[in-house]
Amino acid sequence: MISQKVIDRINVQIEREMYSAFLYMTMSAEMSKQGYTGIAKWLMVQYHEEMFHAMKFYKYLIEQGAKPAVPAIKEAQVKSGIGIKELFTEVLKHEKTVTASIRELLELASAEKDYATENVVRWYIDEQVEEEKNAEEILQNIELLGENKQGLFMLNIELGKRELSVASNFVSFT
Ligand code: OFO
Repeated sequence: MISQKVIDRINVQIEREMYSAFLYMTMSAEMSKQGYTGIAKWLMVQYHEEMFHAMKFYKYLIEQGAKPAVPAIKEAQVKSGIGIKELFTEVLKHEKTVTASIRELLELASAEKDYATENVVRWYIDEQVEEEKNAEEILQNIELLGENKQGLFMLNIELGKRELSVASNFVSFT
């Protein structure tokens, strides 16, 4: 049986995942404005990934007979005119905070001997390894390219090839 403490903490995590989604959407809008359409697409795919993360927890609470809270999301801010190196530094920094938050949730589930929640949260632990790795790799590429405009142009095209790998239809999550 899932405890109220765990339900409340999962609701907090739903809010954090949705905030991540809106942060990446805001970043995507900024990149579109700057003409980095490939990076904007990469970030919009990330928006969907984050909504999936939120909805996966939402679905889990429904399955557990709990009622998920629908959170108010605070406005995500991205500096106007931000450079791509700074932007992906922000992405990596943000993902590290999400990793810490997921670990905290795992520790709670473990302390509560809530093995079902532990299993679900472990999926997110793996996912965070991937999320940090993606941001780190892009950042490394940006650093390698430096002021190489042609290289940055190609990187923008490359990142625009990212496709959605998760289910974005949440109607079945009911
Ligand atoms: Fe949900 O992983 Fe990023 O924030």
